[in-house]
Amino acid sequence: MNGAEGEFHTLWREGRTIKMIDQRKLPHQFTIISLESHEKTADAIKNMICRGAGAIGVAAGYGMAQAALEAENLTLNNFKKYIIKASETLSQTRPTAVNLFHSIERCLETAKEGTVKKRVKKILNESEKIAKEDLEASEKMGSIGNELIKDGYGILTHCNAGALAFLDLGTALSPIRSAHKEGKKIHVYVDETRPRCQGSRLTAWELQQEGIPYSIIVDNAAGYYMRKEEINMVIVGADRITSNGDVVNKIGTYEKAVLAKENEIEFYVAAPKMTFDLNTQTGDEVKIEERDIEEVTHYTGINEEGKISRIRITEKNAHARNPSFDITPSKYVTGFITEMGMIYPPYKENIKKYL
Ligand code: RUB
Repeated sequence: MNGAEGEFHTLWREGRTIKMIDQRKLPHQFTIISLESHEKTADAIKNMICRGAGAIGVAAGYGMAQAALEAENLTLNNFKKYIIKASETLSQTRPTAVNLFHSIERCLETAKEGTVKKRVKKILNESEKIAKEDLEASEKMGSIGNELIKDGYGILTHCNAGALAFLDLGTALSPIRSAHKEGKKIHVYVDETRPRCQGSRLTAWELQQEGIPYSIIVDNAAGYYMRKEEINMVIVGADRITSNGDVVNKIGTYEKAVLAKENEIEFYVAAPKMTFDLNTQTGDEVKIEERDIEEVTHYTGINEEGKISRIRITEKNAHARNPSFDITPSKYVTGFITEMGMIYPPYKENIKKYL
């Protein structure tokens, strides 16, 4: 991404170290964090230093590359044990985005044969391949999705499915970037996306950097703007798409999809091949991450002294629940924007044809 701080990818690998933008601190501070071991990378995924399905997938691949380098002087048997253990550590970070599991699986699969040296090389190559595919997919989704955007459109997006959630450009934000670049006059409605505010903190930050017109709206304002016909289409990303076309994405996506249907507004999901999970039949089979309720009871922002600080907004012992994702049944999805082209219903047949 291109901004005041220069040109950056969300994350990258330098030898045994992974560097990534610390997304917990944006938009208040732009910091790059260095992670010197695969365990530290696993913690960074868990604690959402980097987040978003695509970025999580690339980070997991690089985490496997770190593990391979850490074990490069071990005997073959010990190398195998080390790699399996690392794959388990990385798998136990976040349960919903399937990209994480696909990346780990690809790295394990590629390293099934050969000497330790060969296996290390194969894992390094595979993790770079995952990163390269991520970049290429975002470019293609940008040009394919741009075809759907008309001049003058108001576009709603939820959470952050932008450059920060991918390596660059993003999924849902990539067509928006392309449309803006082409000179189309668009306006992006950015759902705040409580509780972690990936919309108001991250998506708005990305759009601001690139001068794309936007307004942050609270999560319950979308219906209001849809009825006023200020929102003409919705584009979101996804953490997992099951073989029947159900979409698992940030909590609140389902509501937006239902509202869009009621208001006869097209609802698109932009996602690469890596986000489709053909081994899972419906969204109801997917494990939904439940996070700490302090994400609901507390708020983080910047105080008058310019320091990032956290405040409680509820009673001290307030009860809360915090599911991180929800399931949007496929009947609400107008189409999937993928790097292979658009996928339209009937999804059960068509998703299989594309993948
Ligand atoms: C992120 C989220 C994003 C998808 C899409 O949730 O729900 O919409 O991951 O990402 P979180 P991508 O912030 O909890 O990780 O577009 O990169 O596939």
